[in-house]
Amino acid sequence: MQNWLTKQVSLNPERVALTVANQSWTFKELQAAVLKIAGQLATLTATTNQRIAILAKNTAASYMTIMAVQQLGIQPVLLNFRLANDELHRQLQDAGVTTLLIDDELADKIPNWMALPVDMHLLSTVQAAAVSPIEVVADFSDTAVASIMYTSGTTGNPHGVLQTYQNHFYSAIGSALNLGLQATDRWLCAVPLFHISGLSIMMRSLIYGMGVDLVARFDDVAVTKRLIEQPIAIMSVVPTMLKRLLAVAPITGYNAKFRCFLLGGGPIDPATLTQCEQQNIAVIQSYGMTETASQIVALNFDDARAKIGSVGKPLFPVQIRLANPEQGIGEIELQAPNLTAGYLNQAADFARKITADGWYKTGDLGFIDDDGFLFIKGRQDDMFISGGENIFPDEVEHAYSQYPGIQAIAVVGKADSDWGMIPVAFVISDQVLDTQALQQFGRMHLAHYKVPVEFRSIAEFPTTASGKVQRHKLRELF
Ligand code: S0N
Ligand code: AMP
Ligand code: MG
Ligand code: MG
Repeated sequence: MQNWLTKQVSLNPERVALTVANQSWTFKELQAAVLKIAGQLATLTATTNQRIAILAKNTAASYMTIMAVQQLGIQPVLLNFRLANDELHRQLQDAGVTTLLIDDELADKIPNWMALPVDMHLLSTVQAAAVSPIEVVADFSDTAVASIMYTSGTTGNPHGVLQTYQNHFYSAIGSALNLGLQATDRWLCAVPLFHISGLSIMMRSLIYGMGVDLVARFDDVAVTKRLIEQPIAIMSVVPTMLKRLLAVAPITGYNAKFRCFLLGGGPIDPATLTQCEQQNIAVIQSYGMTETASQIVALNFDDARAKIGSVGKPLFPVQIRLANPEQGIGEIELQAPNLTAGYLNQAADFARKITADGWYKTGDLGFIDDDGFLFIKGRQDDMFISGGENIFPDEVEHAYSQYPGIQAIAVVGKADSDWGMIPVAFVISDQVLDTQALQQFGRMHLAHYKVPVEFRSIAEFPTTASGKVQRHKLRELF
């Protein structure tokens, strides 16, 4: 296909493509701004780079910079700014990037990375650089990598998920065939661009010719004001966002064009969904992952009420099945053109997730009712989600393995009304636990959302016959 930005400018040059606060850019203006940044990047770094890393909030500068990198045919590696330096370091190293672009708002995060041969530039430095002549990619080839995002795994080592243009295209089409599309649609993006929840909105904008209302910081009151005053049709939310928005929702509803919240990224409690229904707030539940370039299963408007609690049916390009169901519940497996091309440098880890007959194993457990609707029934492993961010117990436990005086540690998720789940640690130690010191240590090595909020002393762990800690038995202690 032709470069999507070039194409969109030829189709809809005067349509609003991006709004940030009071400022808007048409597709033509966006292209001009993006190509200027691409030319400035060419002054600061080699355009022969295969990848460039970006550490940023949802600002106009970062939105345009991601696009600029793509226009140069370079793969943007999108970094989660909530991660600790150790974690970011591992991702940069794995991606083999030599250039890192940093949002000015995150300048204080610049750590001592000098051990890595990485050139760092603030986005303001990029935007002040001279503009060099560039060659914009003519085509967005199906197999070309459009973006890379890291996810953790049970072993704790990060996997760079390769999202191709084909992946984004089918993801966007599957979503539009379900949610509908109008020329005037605007989509509010308060979910991070470094997650597929956010980046998929940018890619849909390029494919649909749709306007994006970009919000840098999620603030429930400010976002609500925007949903009332601006002609926004859809907003993507994780459960924590929806709960906060519900608490300040206007009785008179949002603007007349508002269609729904697209909910995803983690489990939601049925009570919140019921409350949304009672308050006449349309919520479309969905299920997806970084590896599938956003939702693969979603409810539609007709069934959303009757099938409350379900995540819906597989979208048009997607097939799912359950592996070896016991009492109807089995691991969700899928086939879809939006399934990632694989993990960067970790082909074997990806291959382990593909069945002999070519289906991707999600690690999620599901149940499919007689009408074909999927219900998520937990995980096969002990991963849990806080505010839309995945937490792998192994990773947290590993970080604490060097902590003096700890014989053993096991981390589990505990239900929390705001975040969904929060991490709690059970610790075997002959010393009195100093929670403050333990948390301080955790915050140096892990994203803050992964640091246990509680450390409980325990004499011994429940284990299987083979000695494996039974985390589910620890969860029963809550
Ligand atoms: C929920 C958010 C907005 C909360 O962040 P907030 O309130 O802005 O926090 P800060 O002001 O930055 O910090 C305040 C304190 O809160 C801590 N904190 C921040 N986030 C978390 C968290 N998640 N859990 C626990 N604590 C958190 C900070 O650390 C700080 O404390 P101190 O000072 O001690 O450090 C924010 O977390 C957020 O934006 N979450 C959303 C992330 C997300 O988008 N996840 C989705 C990932 N999955 C996918 O993308 C696949 C599914 C998908 O594609 C999708 C998902 C949703 C909707 C649509 C789709 C789709 O299919 O299109
Ligand atoms: P990520 O790796 O951040 O892309 O997160 C994807 C994971 O989030 C999925 O594998 C599920 O475990 C979880 N998830 C996404 N949507 C839902 C949902 N609607 N209900 C329950 N879990 C979900
Ligand atoms: Mg994952
Ligand atoms: Mg906040």
